[in-house]
Parts: sequence; C-alpha cells; structure tokens
Amino acid sequence: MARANDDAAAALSEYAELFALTGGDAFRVRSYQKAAKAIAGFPEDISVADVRDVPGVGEAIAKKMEEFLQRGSFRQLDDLRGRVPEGVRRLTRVPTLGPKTAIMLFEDYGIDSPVALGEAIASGRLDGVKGLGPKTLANLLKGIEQLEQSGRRVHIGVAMSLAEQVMASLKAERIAYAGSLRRMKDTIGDIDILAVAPESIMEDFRAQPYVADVIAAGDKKTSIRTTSGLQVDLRVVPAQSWGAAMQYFTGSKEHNVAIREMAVKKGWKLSEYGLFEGETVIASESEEEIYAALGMQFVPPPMREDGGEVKAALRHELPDLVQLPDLKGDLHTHTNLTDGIASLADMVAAGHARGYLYYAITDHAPDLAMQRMTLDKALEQRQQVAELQQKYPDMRLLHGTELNIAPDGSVDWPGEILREFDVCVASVHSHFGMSRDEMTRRFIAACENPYVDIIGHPTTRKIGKRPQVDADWDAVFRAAGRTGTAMEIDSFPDRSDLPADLVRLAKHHGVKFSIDSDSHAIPHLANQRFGIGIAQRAWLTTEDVINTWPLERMLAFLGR
Ligand code: DGT
Ligand code: CA
Ligand code: CA
Ligand code: ZN
Repeated sequence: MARANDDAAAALSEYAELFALTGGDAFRVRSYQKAAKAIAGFPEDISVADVRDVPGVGEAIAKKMEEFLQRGSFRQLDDLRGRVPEGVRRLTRVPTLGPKTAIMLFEDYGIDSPVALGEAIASGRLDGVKGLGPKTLANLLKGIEQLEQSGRRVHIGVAMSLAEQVMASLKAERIAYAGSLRRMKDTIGDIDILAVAPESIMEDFRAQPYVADVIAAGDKKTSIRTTSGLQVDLRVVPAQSWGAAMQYFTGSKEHNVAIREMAVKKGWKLSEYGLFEGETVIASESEEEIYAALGMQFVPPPMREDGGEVKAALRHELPDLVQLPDLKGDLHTHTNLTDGIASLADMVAAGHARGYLYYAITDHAPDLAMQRMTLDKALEQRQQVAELQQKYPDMRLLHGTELNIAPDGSVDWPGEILREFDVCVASVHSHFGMSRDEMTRRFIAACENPYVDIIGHPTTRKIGKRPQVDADWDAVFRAAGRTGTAMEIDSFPDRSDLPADLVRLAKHHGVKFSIDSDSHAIPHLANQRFGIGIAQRAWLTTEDVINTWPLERMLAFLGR
C-alpha cells in the first residue's frame, strides 16, 4: 500500500540535495539523508504513527515532516526550491555530475539540462575547462546517455507499488495487472491493468488523486499519467474473456506471436477475446484452458519471452520454477551497526516472522570507510548473535559479513579472520570504472578466495543511476562454477542484480545462486519477491538456489 512515508522521504531527500547544492553543512546534509532513508524504511505509516519514533528524526526534521503531511511540502523546501535554478537540479541527475560542477556549468556556460550538456561536450565547447579532463567529459557523456535510456522506464519496485495502489483504489469484480509487470521484468515501461467492472470504473479511475493527466479516455480503455510520470492503462474486459485478455495483455508480444501461430496451425484463431474455431469458443475464461487447448503446459508469465518456452511447453518439459515460499533463508542483510536502520534484534525477529529456517547478518566490513566498521565491533556483534540465537531454536542465525572486493581482488581481512564468519558475501563498492580485463581479474581473484561464499550484487548497477561494471562474465562465471562460489541475485528492485540474462549465462556455467534481500530495513525483507521474479525469468529451479536448500545442505555448500 502507498504510505505517506515514501513521499515524505522523497521530499526530505530533495531537501538534502538542495541544501548541499546551496553549500549547506555536510554534516546536516548527511543527517537529512539518513533520516529520509529511515523514514522510507520505517515499518509504520508516519501519517498514523509519530514520526519522532523514526530513528534519526529529531524535533527539527519532525516539524518539517508534519508540515509535509499537512500540505505536501514544507517552508524550508519551498525556499530552497526557489533559490536553486531548475536547470542546475536537472544537471545533477546526470550520474557522476556533482553539485559544484553543475552550478559552474550553469552559471559560467548557461548549460541548463543534460541535453544541453551533451551538445556542449560534443561541440568541444568544454574542452580545456579546468576540472573537466577528457576522461571526465567521456564519463559525463556516458551518464547522459544512460539517463536518456532510463528516462521513461522505472524499476519494478516503483511500478509494483503503484500498480497495487491503483488496484486498491478501484472497485471491480476482478482486477489484475498484466504486461511486463506480470512478467516480472526489472524495468517497466507502463502498467497494464485489466478489470471486470461496470463502465463507471473509468470515471472513478480518472478522478483518483494519483492521476496527473488523462492521455486517452474510452469505455474500454483509459490511459493516464500518474503524478510520478508513469503511464497506467486500464482496460475493462468481459468476464467470459478474462483468461484470453490476461494472456494477450501479459505478452510478451513475441511470445504471443508464437502462440498465435500454433492456433493458426490448428485452424483456430486466438485474440484477446478467446480461442475460436470459426464462431465457436474453444477456450477464453482462463489462461490455463487456453494453453491446455493448444496442447501446451501453462507457461508462467516470467517465462513468456519467446526464449524457448513455447517448444518446452509443447513437450511438457518446462522446468519446475523456484517460488517465493521455497526460500528458507536470507544470506545478505544489514543492521544499524553499519548502514541499516533497524537493530539486530528487530531484523532477526522480522526474518523469523517470515518463517525462515536460517538468517544471516552480513554487515559491512572495515574497508568501506564510511561505515566505520572494526573487527572489535564485528566480534561484539557475533556475541550478540550467539545470545539472540537462544531465543530462536527453530531458526539458525549465521554471523556473516559483506566484504569489499579491492581493485586487486583482495578483501578486508585475512583468512584466519574470514574463516570465523559463518558466511562471507564479497561485493564491489568502489572503482567501478576499471577496464574489462582488470575487472575480470578482480572478480576471479575474489571467487578464488576460499572464504568468499557469495559475490554480492555482481554488476553493481543501479537502475537509472549507475551502469553495470564491465567484465568478461563468461570468464567470471567459469571461475565461480569452478570454485563453488555462488552469485547473488540481489532482490533490491533498483539493483535487480544479477539481471536475468546474466543469471541464465551463469547457470550455463554451473553456477549456483543466492537470492538475497540486502535489507537495510525491515520492509526490505519483502523485496525477495523481486529476486524470485529474476530467478523465474532465468528458468531457475530450487536446485540452482542455495537458500532454498535445507540448512545442512546449505551449510555444506558454504563449507563451514
Ligand atoms: P513495457 O510496458 O514496455 O514494459 O512492456 P509490455 O510488455 O507491458 O508492453 P505494452 O504495455 O506495450 O503491452 C502490454 C502487452 O500487450 C504486451 O506485452 C503484449 C500485448 N500487446 C500490446 N499491443 C500489442 C500488439 O500490437 N500486438 C500484440 N501481439 N500484442 C500486443
Ligand atoms: Ca506495459
Ligand atoms: Ca501498455
Ligand atoms: Zn553491498
């Protein structure tokens, strides 16, 4: 459900950004950012609960948030919005472009948008400008390109919560989302919702508070743009065509083309209204009936990409896909000892409430200097974990760490310390721009470390913000397969990392996977459904996913 938390946190983040742009004190910037993160991750809705209960929210921030809850903004935010030109703010959306440079480009060169910046770089107008070497300019161009590509699509986390909000806001006999969202793609172009409902639903839809623009209004289909910029298509379909409509509008187009050909071969016709022989309906009410009539297994939506699933379904050879309830634990989570916002005890309790049989705490390691981690703190936490374990006889707590893979492939601690952890995740958190060869060697060295169990969020991408690092993934996955190092499927929706195409490649090299939430707050634990979506798009079964395995088998894989 849409909570006030997300909007309030976004406003506070914007305030932090504007505050930094106008030369505000770095310490306060960080405290705003931390509070915004805490609000977004707070389990209760702050329009109901007291925002002062959120960790890191003091009186001054609480006042701002209360004003925001009343009128959708606060005075200090309005002030800063007025002071920082829109052009400068547009520029800072370019990855790698900091606020100081943005202000310089705007004031000295009149550049007021990513497009204008791209043109200025291409025309050579910025050559020789102090602080903007050829490498920096090349990186900026890359950033602009990435911004344009990601411009219209959003990650699945944003789309899913909006779809759920829309469905909850409308009264219908039946309502569901289709399209790329149902196929669990990691980015979504627009949301497609189908409903069995009276035509008056269209009027209700257009009147919803999340509607910014009505793009097209009809009896059967209405398209709107929401205040967040994302488009939603609502279609009303006849109850008896529900299955055919879901099949058609779930797509993908390529999958549908392949299915329709099969129908044609039998002398039938398949449309969004049903499967027909002449005027006679063969199947239409459910997708299951349609696939069955075509002599196929039901194809789970994440597989519907014309990637071999049609042939496999005809032979009744579809794999038994891994499902959310198969997950027996989470092997990558944080607490407020580093950059999480919930305590160890609260995170573990929330993991237990999900029914897990094992749960790993993997706070950051010392080389990520910002987190101020030390060996002493890690050992003290290990003691706390051991004590907490007594409270949970039916869930095994694992004390782990998330290591940093240095440019040379080494990690934070030597073997004699690493081997005392129950599980070691190792991730790249810096030096993203290394060459393909160097990056490949870096990952292979990490896989070859006998204590590294899992490579965390391997490509390090952030959808819309940071591209994948460049590596020879065939070579990396070969090393992972050989050394028995699992690759992570990081379920955080803006990461979605590994992406499904690389998961498929890795599986081909015999790699096993760990589907992890990388939680920094309690609500993040539920992101596992997105990781499952990636795994399903890559055709994974429980054999491929180590954290679906019973405890003993999983521990044997970790080799502890
Ligand atoms: P997106 O929105 O870019 O993330 O991707 P989709 O797959 O949701 O694409 P969208 O919204 O254009 O259409 C939703 C589904 O409806 C699509 O997957 C298949 C079906 N569909 C839409 N238009 C056509 C069409 O012209 N031909 C066929 N065969 N199918 C279509
Ligand atoms: Ca769509
Ligand atoms: Ca659409
Ligand atoms: Zn990480």
